[in-house]
Amino acid sequence: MKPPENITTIEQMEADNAMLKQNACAVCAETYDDRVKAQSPHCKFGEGGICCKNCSMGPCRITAKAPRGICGADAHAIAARNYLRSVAAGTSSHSDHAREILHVLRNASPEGNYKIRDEQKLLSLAKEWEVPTEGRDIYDIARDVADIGLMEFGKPEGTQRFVSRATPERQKVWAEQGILPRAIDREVVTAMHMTHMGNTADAEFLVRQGLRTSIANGWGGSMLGTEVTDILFGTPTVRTTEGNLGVLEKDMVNIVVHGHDPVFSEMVVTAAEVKELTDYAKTKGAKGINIVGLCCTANEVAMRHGVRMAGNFLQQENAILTGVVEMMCVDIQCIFPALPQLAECFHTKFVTSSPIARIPGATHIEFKPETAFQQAKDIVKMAVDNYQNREASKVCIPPSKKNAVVGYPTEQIIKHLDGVTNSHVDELGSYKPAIDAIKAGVLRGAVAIVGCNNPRVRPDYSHFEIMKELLQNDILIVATGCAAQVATKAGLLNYDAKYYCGAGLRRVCELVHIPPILHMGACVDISRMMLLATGIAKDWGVDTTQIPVVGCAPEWMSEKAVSIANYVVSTGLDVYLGIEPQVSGSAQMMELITEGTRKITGAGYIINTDPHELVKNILAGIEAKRTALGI
Ligand code: SF4
Ligand code: MSK
Repeated sequence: MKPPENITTIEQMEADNAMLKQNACAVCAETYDDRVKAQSPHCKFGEGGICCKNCSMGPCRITAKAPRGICGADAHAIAARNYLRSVAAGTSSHSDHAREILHVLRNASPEGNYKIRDEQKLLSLAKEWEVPTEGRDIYDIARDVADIGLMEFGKPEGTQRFVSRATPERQKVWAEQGILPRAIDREVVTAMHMTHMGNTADAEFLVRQGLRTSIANGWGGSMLGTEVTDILFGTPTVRTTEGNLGVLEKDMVNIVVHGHDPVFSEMVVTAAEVKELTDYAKTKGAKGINIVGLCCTANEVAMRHGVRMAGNFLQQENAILTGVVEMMCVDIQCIFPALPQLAECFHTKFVTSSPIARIPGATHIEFKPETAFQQAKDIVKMAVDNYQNREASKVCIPPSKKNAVVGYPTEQIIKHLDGVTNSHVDELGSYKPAIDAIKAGVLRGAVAIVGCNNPRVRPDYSHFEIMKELLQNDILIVATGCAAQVATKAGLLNYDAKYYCGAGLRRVCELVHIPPILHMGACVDISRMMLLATGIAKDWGVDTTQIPVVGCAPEWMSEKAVSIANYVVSTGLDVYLGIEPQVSGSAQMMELITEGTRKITGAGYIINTDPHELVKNILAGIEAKRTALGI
C-alpha cells in the first residue's frame, strides 16, 4: 500500500532545510546549525548540571578531585538547585503569559479592542468560582472573574483553585505529600529562595519543590492562560488548514506571527483582514496579505481562524531564509535572538512587541491593549510597504505544505469520542465510549506528544518515528506545541494518517471521523491534556496514574518543558523523554527524577535518546498499566 499523497518523509523535510541552507550561504547568513558546530562539544559541567554560580565565591564545578563547591554543596545539591531554577523559570513563563491575558480580560469591553467571545465558558468559570451571574452584565462578570484569577498569583493563603478539578485521589496525594501549590508567585519565589546560596542542599526537597512549583503552572498559570484565552478569543473548534513553509506565497505580502501570546497575534490576524489594508496591498502590486503562524502562535491562530502554519521552533530562521517574508512580528518565548541579524540579510522587517522580549536590532513597537487594533493595522501597513523591497534573486520557497485538521480542545475530543457509541451519551458528554474501546483493547492507550524540536538530535526525526510507531500500535495521540507542528509538516495531522494506524485505531478514527493525532493547541494548552486525562480517569472511576495514558517529549529544549514534565509527573502520568535533563552529574538526581518521584506522585521520567527504544519503553509502560487494571 502506497502512503497517501498528504504524508511526507523525514528526508523530504530535510531536503527543504538543505535548500534553504543554500540560500543562507548565498547571503553569508549564519544559522543555528553553524552555531551548534561552534558550541560543540558542549560543556560537560553544564550538561551534567554540576556547575554552580549561585554566589560570587564561585563559579564552582564538581570533579572527582573537587567533589564539593567552596560552600560545601555537592553535585546532588548543585544539580537539584539548577533543576529547580529551571522549573521556576518555566512556571514563570507560562504563568506571566496568563497574567497578561487576565489583565486583558479585566479590561475587556464591548467598545474596546478585546471582547468576550465565549460567554458560556466565562459563565461556567464564574459558577465554578462562585461569582454571581444572575442579571449581571457579562463584562462585569468578566472583571470579577479576572480579579479572582489575578489573586491566584499572590493570594496570602489557600491553594490553587483549579486543583479541585483533579481526581479526588490526586488531590489527596498532593495534600499528603505537601505539594499542593499555594499562590503561583509564592511557589516561584520559594523555589528561588530555596536555591539561594546557603539554603536547601538536600536534593529530595528541591525536587519536591519542583513538583509543587510545576503544579502551580499546570493546574494554575497554564490552566488560567488556556481558560481565559478561550473566553476572550473563543474555544477552538475543528477546522482544516495547511502547514509547512510552502504556505508562504510568492505574490502576496507575507507576515509571520511568532511567539505565544494570542493577545498580539489575534489582533494582527484581524488587522490583516481589513479591506482598506488588503486593497492597499494590491496598490503595491501584491495579490493580498498572507498571515502565517510559527511555533505556538501558529497553533493558537490555526485553531481559532484556520491561519496556516509555517512551521515549528527550528524553522524560525528558515521562514526568513525563503526571502519572501515582509515582516516577522513576535511577542514572547522561543524567539531566537539571532533573527534581527538574519532579517538584515533580506528585506524582512523584524518587530518585537513585548517589554518581556526585547532583542537588539529589532524594531520595537510596544503593544498595548488600549491601542492594539490601531497598532496592529500600523504593523500590517509597514509590512505592505516593505513588499516592494523584496529581492527576486533571494526568493526560495520550498513547495512543501500539507493539509492539517486542527482544533481539538478537550470539549471537541469528548464530543467526538462520545460518538464511538451513543449508549452512554449524557448532557456533558462522556469518555465512557473511549474507555470501553481501551478496555476492549481496540485502543491500547493514549500518548500526549509535546514539546520542541532540538538540534541535539536529528530535528523532527524522533517525533516522526515515535508518532508512526505508536499509531501502528493502536495508540491514540494528542499533540501540542512544536510536536503538533511536526505532525502537521509530516502530513500526520490528517485523516489520511490512518494509513499508519493499526486496525483498532483505524476503526475508531473512521467511526468517529477523527485523525489519529489530535491537535490540542499550544504548549500552554498541555493543561487541556491534564483535564482530558482527569476526565478519562474520573469516568473510569480510577486515579490518573492508573490509566494507560502517558506523556512524551521527544525533543524538548525549554525551561517551560522542564516545568511541564514536572506537572505531568505530578498529575500521575509517566513522561518519556528523548533528551536527557541536565542533572546527569548527580546519580541521586537521576534516581530522584526517574524513580524517586514515583514514591511521591506515582509517576516519573523514562529517558531514552533512541526514539525506537523510547517507543518500546512507552508500549511496555502502557501495557503494564493495562495489566494492573486487569484489562
Ligand atoms: Fe560555589 Fe556554593 Fe557559591 Fe555555588 S553557592 S558558587 S557551590 S560557593
Ligand atoms: S513553542 S516551548 S519550542 S513547543 Fe511553545 Fe515550541 Fe517548545 Fe517553544
